[in-house]
Amino acid sequence: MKTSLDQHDALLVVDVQRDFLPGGSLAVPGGDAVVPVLNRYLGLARGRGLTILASRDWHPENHCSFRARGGTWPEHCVAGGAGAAFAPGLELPPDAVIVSKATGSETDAYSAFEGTGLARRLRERGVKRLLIGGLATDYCVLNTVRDALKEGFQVLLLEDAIRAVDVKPGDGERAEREMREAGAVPATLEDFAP
Ligand code: VGL
Ligand code: ZN
Repeated sequence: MKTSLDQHDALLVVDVQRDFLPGGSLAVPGGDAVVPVLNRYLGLARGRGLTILASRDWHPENHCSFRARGGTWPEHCVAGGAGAAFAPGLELPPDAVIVSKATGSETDAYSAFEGTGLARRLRERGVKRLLIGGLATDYCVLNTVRDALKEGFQVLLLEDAIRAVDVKPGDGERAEREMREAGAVPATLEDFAP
């Protein structure tokens, strides 16, 4: 049985930004591989007139998550910089809703729902179910999926369009298991009617 999509569905592309691709400052192994797959999902979503959203990590230069400030990560996704740009070749439509997160210097946010008003914006559009893919499985995808479910949205987790940082081996697999146990339904391109 193929899953059909309707106007209560939206596609959320999480943090597919240059710094998270191979060659970027916080490269996710194989991160570039999600781009062509997400483009297929973007094509499906456009064809059905779905709302398309793209979140982005959008940090000030002195962000608290950066090592220079005692944080965990190398400098990445500085607002307006080259590394914060969406991945080259990612075919976001001009009317995609851009969700910028962790924009203040003193707070980090892995979830696209944190401090962005995203839940309200989705409800205003009548969205009930989110198709979620992007980077990274074990950080921003995980936290976004957790919050989506907590906020009462159904989640289709696009398993062919996510990749993990895997700081510890197995982090990505553990994150996927946690998301499924929390109620996210795994899906791949073959599950959708063309
Ligand atoms: C992310 C680490 C730091 C992510 C963002 O988008 O998964 N990971 N900031
Ligand atoms: Zn970040």
